[in-house]
Amino acid sequence: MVSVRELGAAVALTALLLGAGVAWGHAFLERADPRVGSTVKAAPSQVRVWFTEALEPAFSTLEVVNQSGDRVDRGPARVDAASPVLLQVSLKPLAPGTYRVKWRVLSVDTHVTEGDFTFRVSEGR
Ligand SMILES: [Cu+2]
Repeated sequence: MVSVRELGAAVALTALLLGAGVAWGHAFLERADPRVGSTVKAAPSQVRVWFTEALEPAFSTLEVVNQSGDRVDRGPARVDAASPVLLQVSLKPLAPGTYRVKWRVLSVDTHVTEGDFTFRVSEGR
């Protein structure tokens, strides 16, 4: 006979697992090129971000700004036709400095997630 206490623990665990399953269903950043927090020697011509879920192209954006907050991307960002988890945007020529990539995406499960990261272009070539 299962006690009420054990049953309660089982229900709580199930709820936790279901909750975690839903949370993982959202689109979060998986990896990026340039990599999150990295320093690159050569200025990249584009930023590519891979997410954990397929994206809705019409509601998924990627912006890149310099330290003054000026846009340095040649938007709009595009979701890759062959890979719906990949969002990319091309860049203007970047001077050495730190750049912030801001993303806001709608995954196919209709949840919006957003975040940002930086990368740095170093002086040395
Ligand atoms: Cu979701």
